[in-house]
Amino acid sequence: DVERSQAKTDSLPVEHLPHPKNDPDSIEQDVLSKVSYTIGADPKALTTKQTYRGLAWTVRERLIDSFNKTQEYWKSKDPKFVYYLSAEFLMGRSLTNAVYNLGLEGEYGEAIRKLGYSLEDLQDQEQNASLGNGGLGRLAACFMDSIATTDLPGWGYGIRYKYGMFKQGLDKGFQSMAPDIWLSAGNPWEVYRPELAYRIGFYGEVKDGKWIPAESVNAVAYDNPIPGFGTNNVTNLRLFESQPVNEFNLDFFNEGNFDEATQEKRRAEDISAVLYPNDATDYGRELRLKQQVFFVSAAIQDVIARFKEQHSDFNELPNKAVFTMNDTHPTIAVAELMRLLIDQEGLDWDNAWAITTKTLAFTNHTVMPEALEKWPVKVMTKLLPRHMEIISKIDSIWKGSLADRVKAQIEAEPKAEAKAAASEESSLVPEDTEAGEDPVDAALAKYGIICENPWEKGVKLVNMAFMAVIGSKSTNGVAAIHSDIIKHTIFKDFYEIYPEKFQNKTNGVTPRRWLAYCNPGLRELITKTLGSNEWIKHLEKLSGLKQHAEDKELQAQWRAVKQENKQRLAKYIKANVGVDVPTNAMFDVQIKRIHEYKRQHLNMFSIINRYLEIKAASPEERKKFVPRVCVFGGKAASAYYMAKKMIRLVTAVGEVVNNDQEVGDLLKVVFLPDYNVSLAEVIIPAAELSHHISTAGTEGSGTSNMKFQMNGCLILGTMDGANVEIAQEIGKENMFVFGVDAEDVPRLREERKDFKDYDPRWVKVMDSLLAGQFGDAEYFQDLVDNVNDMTKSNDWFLLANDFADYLRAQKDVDELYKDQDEWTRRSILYTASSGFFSSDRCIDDYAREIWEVEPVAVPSS
Ligand code: GPK
Repeated sequence: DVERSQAKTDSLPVEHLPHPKNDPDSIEQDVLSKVSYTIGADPKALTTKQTYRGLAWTVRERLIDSFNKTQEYWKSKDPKFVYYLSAEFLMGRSLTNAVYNLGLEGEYGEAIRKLGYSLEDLQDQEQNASLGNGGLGRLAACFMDSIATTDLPGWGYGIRYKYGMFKQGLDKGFQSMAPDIWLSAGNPWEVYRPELAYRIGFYGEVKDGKWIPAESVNAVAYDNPIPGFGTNNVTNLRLFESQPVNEFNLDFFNEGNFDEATQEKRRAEDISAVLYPNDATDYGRELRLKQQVFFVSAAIQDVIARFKEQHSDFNELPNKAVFTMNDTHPTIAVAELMRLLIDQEGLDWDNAWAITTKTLAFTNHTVMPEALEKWPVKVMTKLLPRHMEIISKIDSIWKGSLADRVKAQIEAEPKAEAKAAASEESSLVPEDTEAGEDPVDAALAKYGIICENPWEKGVKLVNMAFMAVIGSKSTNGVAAIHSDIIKHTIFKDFYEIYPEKFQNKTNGVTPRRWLAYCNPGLRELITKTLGSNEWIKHLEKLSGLKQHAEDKELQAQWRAVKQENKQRLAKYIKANVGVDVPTNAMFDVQIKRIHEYKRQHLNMFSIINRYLEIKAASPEERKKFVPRVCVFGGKAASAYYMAKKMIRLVTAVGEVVNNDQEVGDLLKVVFLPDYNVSLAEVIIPAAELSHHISTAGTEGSGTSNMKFQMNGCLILGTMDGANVEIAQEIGKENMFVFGVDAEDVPRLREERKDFKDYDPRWVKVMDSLLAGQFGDAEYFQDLVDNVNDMTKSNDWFLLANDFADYLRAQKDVDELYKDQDEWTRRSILYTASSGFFSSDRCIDDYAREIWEVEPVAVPSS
């Protein structure tokens, strides 16, 4: 479909096209010109929104200028590229980030001042690009920033959802949801490429080895230029929109059958319409699978088309391209690349398989079973019949080799019974194999790509994660403890057979957005203290702050910055939820998706306990309490019943506590609705204590923990995810650590039924909820039962178990806060020890150890 005819430009002065000029006067001129000719507004009577839009178009032009140069330069060098396949990119806003990364902060600042605004005023006009749910999507966005900054030839590929993550509101304290119409004012940060369209097929049948789809759509590209910091490189996030092959059927229209006339268009547009707002939960919808194959197929077709412009031998593909599959969502790539190589390019199976398994890499982000996608064979066969054939063949080859290995292992230990062999650490036979069950069958049932649904007899499923492990060159987890756990649990047999495939890549976050830009006060103070701003690109240089951590002068300035940030947040809270919060109180924050495993309710139970203790105290005793402002934010998946109750728990307790005269400023509890990237940019710099309290072994990594650490916010956490490595960097004694270790969790879960060790404070908290002290006792009944009544549930996430130790850690927090010098020393130490958690480090690890991609920096012209 790609248009290839060419205009006659040979005799035209294309080399001498004027590039945008970056002095403040030229920028100002440009803004006025864009406002007039692109926005169509009157420059003599401009609204703030129009000014933002005009300004954004001038930034866009500068981005595209460098973008064109980068892509041209890369094409001439033909390096190996990494392609980041992700169903989610949680980009947030672009304006400030682009201006700062382009190094034009001063020039733009001056130009905007003349118009009577600051960059920050105008930035508030921008809608967030919320094309992601949470950590996984934001990680992809941080990676794009680091890929650009470290000069790696790398693009992102995803879906241009028309509607992003839903807008969350509060309706009488309950979560309400509305569509996120983020494109309503246009989007200056993308370049539409109608000439780049790929055909994507669905349904139909396979005849003589050839797939004839019954339905097709066009995947049309939008390029989103991604500027690096301190480099000329501007890379690309290419997002696809689904468009109909035929706009509408004129015959139906003329018959007056309007629904039928536009049916194809609606079906096509549905594919890229809405981001599924479920985080780490089951989807099970055909449309979701359509979305996945839609963007993955478009991306691979696009890469193959570019590859073929410069190469003819497909054995070269692994030297020119590597695709990273961001969790299971893009893993249909295994079958799709095989299909394209065999059916379209004419390679044989073995050759195609060798190329595929050298060109794909897989990252796992969680062990939560709900998130490891399994598609019913029935759905897959109907929607993607050719892919299903390929998957069946991959599965049968894999099962054959697994069976051989299990048999060989049993023969090598002839005396060992299957059952005894199963208890060996290194056995391929699953531990839960029943007596009398054939060990080969047990292994195949557990680790086959195609397997039976354990909840529905006779229903077969395709395990996408297993296919990804088999079909790619490497599998990695996202923090040391998580990468270790997956080797011994969900991917055990794969690890036994292919140990060399398994790696760890501890997550990181971009220090540009998450420190330098969202916390200008701290940025200036760090730069002044270190004598240079090199740390923004080389975050390990923050360690230079360590030697100043005890400097009283620095400590005072450090606190002053925090105080300013707290005031900014207090204002936001007042404006958005109407609560006055004291800025001399400790700002205590938990912001993340609402999940039982993340245990926001554990935090709430401790807050209720604090409230009950304040109430029970005498006026004299009350003076000893450290005042706290507890801030929550996060969205609940619409079908996640318990998560929605957890939100209501926060608001219900807030309503009581915030209006209790006896408590006054000692405790405030607020839930800030519509948590997103820009709200995080306001909350994180203001936080003094943050909660990362998942049950050990459940959080893949966590990434907000790193953002809080960078901003000098102390951490109260469990030994889970990246908390473990953060504790190593800052020294465990400097973190508030509590709770059971991951290795004890399985045993404790087994023992739950007999749990009797309820802390008396826990009992009081449960009683207060059930007695209706915070309203509607009935509504909270099952939330309480879930953690408290072993006849009804089993407290799977071990809240009752960790509660006493959690309160102990909370006491340590209060004690330390009374010593502001020591608290500030630690705060400085946190920032100073955060260098490892830069996404630049993380990307560099991926580039060297998985992708084998090297930087190609565009020279200054
Ligand atoms: C993991 F599986 C998933 C998912 O569907 N969504 C998501 O945000 C998160 N994640 C993990 O829960 C975090 O621990 C991790 O830091 C993040 O992915 C990035 O790796």
